[in-house]
Amino acid sequence: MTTKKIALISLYPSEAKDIPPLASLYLATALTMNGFDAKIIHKNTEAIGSIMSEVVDYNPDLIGMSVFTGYNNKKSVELSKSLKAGGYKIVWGNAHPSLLPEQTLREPSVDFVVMGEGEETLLELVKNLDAPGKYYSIKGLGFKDEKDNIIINKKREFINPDSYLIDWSLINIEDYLQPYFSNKYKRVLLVTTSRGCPFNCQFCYNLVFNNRRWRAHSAKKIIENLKPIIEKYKIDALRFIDDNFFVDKERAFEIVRELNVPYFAEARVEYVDEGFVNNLKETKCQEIMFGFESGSDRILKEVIKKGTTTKDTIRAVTLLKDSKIMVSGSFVFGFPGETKEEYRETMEFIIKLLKINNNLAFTCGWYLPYPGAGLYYKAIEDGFKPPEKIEDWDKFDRWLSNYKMDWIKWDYNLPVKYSRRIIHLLALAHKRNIPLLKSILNWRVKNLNFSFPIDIYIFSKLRNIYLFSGDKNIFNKIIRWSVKQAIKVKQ
Ligand code: B12
Ligand code: SF4
Repeated sequence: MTTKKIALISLYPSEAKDIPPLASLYLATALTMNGFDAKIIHKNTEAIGSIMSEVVDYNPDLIGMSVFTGYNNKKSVELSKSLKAGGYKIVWGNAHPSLLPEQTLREPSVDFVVMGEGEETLLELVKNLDAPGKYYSIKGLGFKDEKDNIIINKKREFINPDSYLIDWSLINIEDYLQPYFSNKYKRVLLVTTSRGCPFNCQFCYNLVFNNRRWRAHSAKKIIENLKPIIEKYKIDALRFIDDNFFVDKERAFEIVRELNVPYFAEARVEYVDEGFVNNLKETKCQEIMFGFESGSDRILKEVIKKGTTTKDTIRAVTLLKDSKIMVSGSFVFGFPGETKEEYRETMEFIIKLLKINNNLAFTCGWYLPYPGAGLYYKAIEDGFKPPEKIEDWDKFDRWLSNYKMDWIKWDYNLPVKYSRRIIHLLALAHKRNIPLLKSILNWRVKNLNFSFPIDIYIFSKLRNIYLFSGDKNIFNKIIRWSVKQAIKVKQ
């Protein structure tokens, strides 16, 4: 019997080429540990044309594709169709097919879906690939029977994370070391040490995908796994992208203490107290990111059930103020049931936070109705019509924010167009102390007035000048100096 070969494809947007394909790595590790051959194909969404020839050369028995909800849905369907035309068997995994297995299987080019964690379900599928009768007993699998009926099996129990630790030799790590913190660290690797999250945020995929169960590698195993590659590849910082790295704080701090490299991680605001801040400082934390989500306590409590309050956020931001740790936070607008006044409350809250701590950075986006999570049903009640075909979910792209939000009952067009720019400018105005910019933006937020946005355009252009690596470039230096004089910036 020849060894089965599995190609694992994941597509990334151009700006994310340095993020290692962690899902494919875990899956390839499980397959190779069990004697199968696996090839990771990690390609830019703009370069999917070249995948076909790579697949033909490899000639796999099965092709796995990793798909989220968002803009690569359409590209993934296109790719699936052309691969299918080549006669290959195709399985989709990751969040989107896990949340919408039936809709995914209605796409003729998809033969199987794996729901939830993939290691053991994929292994069983590969072992039984030539025995369709066995498909019915593979937990976590969805497939089509010989009459093309869609069969969705029971969910699989969560695996013990320590059974599968990434075999880093399956990728060229050098390709995934990226600069971070304005080039302060040049060889930064993204890693994950746990899965899921025990909280109940009603907009989050975790509710359905991880059933609110948090599972983690033990500190000992993850240290054993990461320490050798940190040394071998001279990695100078790590970014932990766990959904919730600090659920077990003792475990998290043991990991970062032992690995002893600067790091970035995400946390919840209520975790922050003096002891937590001291531990962050002592373990060389460079940046900590929070889901602030909203400046309205009603939204936090009644709508998204975040389990935190604006008071918790203010406390966290205050306690971290003198720590030299960069604090970033994300806000989400346009939750079903959110009023225009509550949107304004969030914008004003951002100003309040910046007055407390001017070393803050924000990301913000408009609510996306991820299939299955609690608020998805509220969005439907309020007018959202979920796409019926897998490829039509590509509109729901957080960065474009140009999708129709039928669940919002007020005119969101201008806020969608300008909120992100205003927030970034607010952060700049406070960080660089630009009184003119602060006053204009305060006025805009207070009155929710986005008309004649000439100031927004001009300052956004100037913001880019600030971000230039200008010190080395005499031309940029002159512009920066003139701008500072003109608007009286205090450093
Ligand atoms: C890193 C990351 C990215 C990176 C890289 C993603 C990549 N190529 O791996 C970038 C920046 C590109 C990215 C972009 C986006 N992301 Co993202 N991202 C993440 C993040 C933080 C980590 C992903 C990860 O590596 N996890 C660790 C691995 C081990 O877990 P896993 O991915 O779940 O994989 C397991 C299973 O899902 C399954 N599986 C996964 N793939 C496959 C494939 C097969 C064949 C099989 C059988 C099984 C299987 O098995 C794996 C092992 O058990 C997650 C949050 C999180 N902590 O998971 C969000 C997350 C996955 N992203 C999300 C989203 C929505 C996006 C965007 C669509 C955002 C947008 N623009 O709107 C884009 C889409 C990008 C794209 N190309 O499709 C959502 C997904 C929700 C959903 N309903 O789909 C998440 C969960 C964040 C969130 N909380 O909302 N993302
Ligand atoms: S705390 Fe974060 S990861 Fe956990 S459920 Fe809420 S949004 Fe999701």
